[in-house]
Amino acid sequence: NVKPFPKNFFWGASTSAYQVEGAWNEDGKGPSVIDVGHHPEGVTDFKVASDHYHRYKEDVALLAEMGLKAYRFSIAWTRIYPNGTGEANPKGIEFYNSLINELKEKGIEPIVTMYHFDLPYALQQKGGWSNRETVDAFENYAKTLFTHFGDRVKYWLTINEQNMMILHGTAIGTVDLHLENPEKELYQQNHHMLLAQAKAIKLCHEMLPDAKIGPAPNICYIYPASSRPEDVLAAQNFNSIRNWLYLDAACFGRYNSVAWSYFEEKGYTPAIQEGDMEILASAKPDFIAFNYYTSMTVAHSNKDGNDRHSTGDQQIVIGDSGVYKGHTNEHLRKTEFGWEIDPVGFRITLREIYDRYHLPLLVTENGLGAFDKLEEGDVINDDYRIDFLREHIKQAQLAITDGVDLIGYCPWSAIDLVSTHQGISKRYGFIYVNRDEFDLKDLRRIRKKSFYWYQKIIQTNGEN
Ligand code: BGP
Repeated sequence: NVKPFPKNFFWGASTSAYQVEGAWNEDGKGPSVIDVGHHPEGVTDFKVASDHYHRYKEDVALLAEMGLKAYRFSIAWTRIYPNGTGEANPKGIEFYNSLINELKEKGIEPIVTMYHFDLPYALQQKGGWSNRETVDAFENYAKTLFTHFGDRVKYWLTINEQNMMILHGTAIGTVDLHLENPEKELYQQNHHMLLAQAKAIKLCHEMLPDAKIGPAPNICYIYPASSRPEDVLAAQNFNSIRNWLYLDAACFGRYNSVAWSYFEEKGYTPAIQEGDMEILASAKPDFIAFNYYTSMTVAHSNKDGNDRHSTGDQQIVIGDSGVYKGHTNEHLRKTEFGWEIDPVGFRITLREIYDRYHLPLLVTENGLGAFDKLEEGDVINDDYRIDFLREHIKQAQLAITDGVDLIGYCPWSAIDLVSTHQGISKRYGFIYVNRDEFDLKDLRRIRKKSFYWYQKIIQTNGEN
């Protein structure tokens, strides 16, 4: 017997500031690493994006019409602190106050990501996350957010996909590194981000005893390419380094042994100052948020220089000599962008996280990037997206039946926005935004077929 979705389940949807807002230099906003970053040829930048900054009222009205119970968005650090620290910008605070009020009026729970890839450029120039001062800057920024928005925001996410920033920082464009041993530096940055996160969690609990806060990594289960023990060992290596490293640090306040021996073996061991481990252990999240798009599969590394492998046309390639080798899973279909589709893997991932950490889970991203076609009469028949989401929702319900405490599901994305490195043509939204990469057209909003489908899912609490 399949259990129903809990009452008060957060049927939501997600965005992030730099991908949706536009207005990149308006009302006192400072530049972030994204604003100054390199954009691949033929792909738009984030200057206008979906122009949500100017159209947020219209957008929130559409989200309310769809029936959303929760909306997960991020605050642009550089709107609040144009230089990352120093003087706060009243206009930035005003914008998010208005957005939050608009959501609350419509009965939509705001779920706020504090930092989604867009580190203030001023901090990057001083070393970014390599510099321990960024930890203090983040804590100060967190304090400002809790002070101004804590009366209305009950759900906070610290850092979006810290693990992707570390593992694929150069592909994502959030880390600018031209160092001899970039991985060592990245794991040092990782350590600082973990400290920043722990400090923010502690502060949140002190300042806002009724609020809940958690990390938001990208987690997907890693399969061994076969039952060969060496393949299983490789999958365990990658699971420990890609997934559990981040959640073990957040939930248990320590590095797992496989990850630590990997650091030692590769010469990536971060410098840990006296008191750091006490800081990590001093704060425990209230829930775990995570993003899930696909599973991954790895094999034993042959150390022959052929370990790195891409399963899609994404710039993200996996493989690490002597640790694991990237592998294509022949049992899975793929999206138009080459991402493997694995709804059952979603259930496996939910079970696995829940049984490791015993905390409520919140899915903060899951979705299908596709080339949508605007047809005559303003119609977008995105049945492929409906199928993708339907299958994942079904598996989420099975995970709930398994006993997983899942509190919400926020697909990516609420509205079309600019993909991290593949532009606006790779669309994820329930709502179409009428623009091309370089032709802004009228930016008008058009409800896709999936909009009406998701509306019904919400109305019926998940009946498919
Ligand atoms: C996640 C990010 C999002 C979003 C999403 C889709 O990693 O948190 O910001 O971009 O992936 O990825 P993409 O835009 O590359 O298709």
